[in-house]
Amino acid sequence: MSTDTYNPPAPLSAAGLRLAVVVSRFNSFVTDRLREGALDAIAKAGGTLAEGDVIQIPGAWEFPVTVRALAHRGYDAIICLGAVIRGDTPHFDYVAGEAARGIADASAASGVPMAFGILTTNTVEQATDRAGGKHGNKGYDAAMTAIEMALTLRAIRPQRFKPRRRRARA
Ligand code: INI
Repeated sequence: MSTDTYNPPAPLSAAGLRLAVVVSRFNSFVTDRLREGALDAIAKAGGTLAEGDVIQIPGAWEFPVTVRALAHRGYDAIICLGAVIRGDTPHFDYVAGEAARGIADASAASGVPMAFGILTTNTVEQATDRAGGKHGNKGYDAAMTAIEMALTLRAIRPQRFKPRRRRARA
């Protein structure tokens, strides 16, 4: 069953997190709304963005190379926002599939959480419904997910690298 929207376990604080927002311009009538949703979520969670943290790219195909370049720039999480809408040709499948795979690979390889706020829809209406319409704003949800994952990984990582205590020699 889909609950249709992001449901935080507790109020999240983005204070002190470094977040990047990558937005594709293709179908900008949708992606502009997703960006507004993401910026709203970051502000509501007490986060701030510096100049250069919001990056515009041409289309969803360009996500993998962009997030790989960003992965080693010290960001705690990266939020990917785009809209791939099915047309009459198989183009949709290549663009949506490679964007998803490329982002997943980059995230797993780098250890940097990358939220998948890329709509992949059959119709324009399905996209607008999810960009501030009746199914909420998936840009907002993606930003909150990224914040939650940045905090989760921060909490895990120090424990993983704790040096083992040496036994005293007899
Ligand atoms: N890019 C998108 O972000 N959404 C689409 O729906 C889309 N369609 O349908 O073609 C799209 N194509 C452009 C693609 O992402 C690249 O920018 C282009 O192929 C140049 O590399």
